[in-house]
Amino acid sequence: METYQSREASRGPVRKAIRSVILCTIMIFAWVMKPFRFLHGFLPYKLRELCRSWDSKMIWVFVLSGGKRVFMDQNCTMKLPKSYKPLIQTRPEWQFSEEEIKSFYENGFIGPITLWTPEEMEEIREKVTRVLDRPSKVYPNAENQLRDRYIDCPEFWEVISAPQLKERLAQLLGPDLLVWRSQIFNKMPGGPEITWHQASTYMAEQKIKATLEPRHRNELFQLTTWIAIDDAFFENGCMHFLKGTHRKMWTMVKGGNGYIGNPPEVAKIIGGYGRFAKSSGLTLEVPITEDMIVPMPLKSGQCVIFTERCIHGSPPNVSDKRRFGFVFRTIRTDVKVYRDETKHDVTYLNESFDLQNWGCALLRGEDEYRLNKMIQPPQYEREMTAA
Ligand SMILES: O=C(O)CCC(=O)C(=O)O
Ligand SMILES: [Fe+2]
Repeated sequence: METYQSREASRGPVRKAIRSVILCTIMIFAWVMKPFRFLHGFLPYKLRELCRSWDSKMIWVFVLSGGKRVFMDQNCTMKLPKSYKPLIQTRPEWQFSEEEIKSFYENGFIGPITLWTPEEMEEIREKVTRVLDRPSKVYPNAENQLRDRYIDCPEFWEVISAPQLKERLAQLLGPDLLVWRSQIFNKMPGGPEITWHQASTYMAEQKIKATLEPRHRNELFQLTTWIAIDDAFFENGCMHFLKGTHRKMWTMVKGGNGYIGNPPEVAKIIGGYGRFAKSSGLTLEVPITEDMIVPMPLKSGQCVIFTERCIHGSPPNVSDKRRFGFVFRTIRTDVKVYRDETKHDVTYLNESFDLQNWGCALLRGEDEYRLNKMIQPPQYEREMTAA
């Protein structure tokens, strides 16, 4: 006798096929509509954003694979600058050489960079750890209480705005800088890996709409800074990069070996038992070889600066030590963030962030473009002195 489950199982592939046909038809329609910008305003929201954010290559990769292949983020390439001269001049001890900037463009990251001494870190570590006990004033109702704490915690703003850090970011990105995102990555003992990923305009958060809208997508317009609050080493899951992968955006395919890019022989090299293991049934289409993998162990007080387009991830924490990393993301002032959104949905996290208290903070220079909602960086409350 036919059971409910067997009926459902046999219906599964048919439903999936119908879904793919519908999705591909929508994509083709979006491709046809793309050039007719004056008509986009009449389209429903999702279709309008799809026409704006998905380029022809993204659409046709999806359609020709029957919905099985998809770009990891909005398609772009990395244009090399005309010169590797630092974009600002600063104190000699903070100044990058042209060689260092060239290697940043070749690899996609630069580090380790030492920002604070172990003694200075003791105080910083204690201060930022205390923040973990304070609920977020930025997204009080969100499950993720670790996002964007640069907005309500002077402890983090103090770290971010340290001159030895922002003067380095300015050499790569230019003199006028905003912070638009931050995240605490506090990987406790037993904490899982973060699978290989890359991002360009963080379109993957909503799939159809780019979160960041730069004037020229192929230029460098955003940098991520990963700061080691604790020592980060292999066993507690330090950052790893796939050098050189930032020059283009890569695709993922449904199914495959189930590993996010690491064939078992590579998994063995970087850890032995399938680190960066399974993701959501998608396999990253990057031919990973041993020589591409760069582990980035950091001492507390060091950081690595990277373009989020360089594929990165981190293994699980198999040690008994916490791995507290603090990350913030910097843009040039000519980049628009969260256009027309009052709440930002992150579909893969099934989470929605009310943007009422969100804003960019000016890190350095001037904001002549004024494209974004701004906040004043948080300050420590003055201790009341007795009169
Ligand atoms: O902390 C990690 O392991 C991952 C961090 C990351 O992906 C990022 O900062 O973009
Ligand atoms: Fe990342």
